[in-house]
Amino acid sequence: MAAPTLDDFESLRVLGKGSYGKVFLVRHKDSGTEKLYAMKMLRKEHVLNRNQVEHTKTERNVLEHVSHPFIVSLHYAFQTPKKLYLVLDYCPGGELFFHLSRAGRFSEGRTRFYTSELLLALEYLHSLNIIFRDLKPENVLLDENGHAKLTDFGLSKEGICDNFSARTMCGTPEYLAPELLDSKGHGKAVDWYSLGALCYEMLTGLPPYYTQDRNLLFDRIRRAALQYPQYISPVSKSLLQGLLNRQPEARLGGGPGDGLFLGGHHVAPGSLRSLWLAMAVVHGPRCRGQVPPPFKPKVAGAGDVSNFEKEFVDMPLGVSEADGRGAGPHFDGFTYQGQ
Ligand code: ISQ
Repeated sequence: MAAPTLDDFESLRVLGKGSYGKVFLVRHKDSGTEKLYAMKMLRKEHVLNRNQVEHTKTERNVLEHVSHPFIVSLHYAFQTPKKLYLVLDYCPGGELFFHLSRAGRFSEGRTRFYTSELLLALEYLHSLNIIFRDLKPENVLLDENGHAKLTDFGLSKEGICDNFSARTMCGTPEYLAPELLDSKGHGKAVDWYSLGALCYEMLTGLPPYYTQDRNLLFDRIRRAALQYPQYISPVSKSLLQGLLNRQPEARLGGGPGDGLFLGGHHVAPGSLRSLWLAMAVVHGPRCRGQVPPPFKPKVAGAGDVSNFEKEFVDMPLGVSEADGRGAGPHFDGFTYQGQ
């Protein structure tokens, strides 16, 4: 089969945009099946300016090797002189964030469902020695049935810097584990912290320690007492306290064995037991992806983009090579064609 090229895909709509480039809803012209995908376009100039060349190559390799029901799959990858393209599963349910901002907050049951699916995705990545590092509601998409799918392996982050100190960090710090803020070195436990932060936001509508003042936010992540609204149940509270523990070794899921507690291997203490049992239901190998989602996104036909922000879907497509300055380097080995 010939290597995939931009000509193989017809762009239908814009699904997202950032300084990295854009994400398009595309149709594969020759598939005969009218298959739709999300095509992520990254400007080489952006990748170069941020010293992300090696990182981008690694991430593209990661995407090739991961295969999990709750992680977006890579189908094709190719490049033009100025841009890199990744063709991924299209998730018509949109970002979890889109639904959370409409709902305000989610019920405990709905939160538990997404948390459990993401837990499986993170455990799988950890089993391959991959740390996700950037779990936040924008990186969780919903498929047409309402299952969660993790996306964005650092390929399009607005703010990845090598140095995660308060002054140089350019991303959103709300979900970063305290050890990442201080460049102390980190392990898989950073993902359990972020899962806790995401779970907190689903239950309350705001991330932990939320404030618009960046310096205050850093300060709070490092040392403030976290407030739990009255409506948070004792079980949820103890789960959150476990996951948001500032000491990675003492954090739930941290320490030796990473995450094994979540597979029901550990006997969870006291009040957590019922939540673990509920999670184990989603977790059992026979149940993977088979627990019915608590919410089914409204999707009216294959090309429906109503779960994406209007500001993007109404944008002109503009997939030309004309914009931007000169050609960037060739990214060796970037091309990919899945089955
Ligand atoms: C899949 N479907 C919709 C939007 C997306 C954005 C980024 C990556 C994958 C996606």
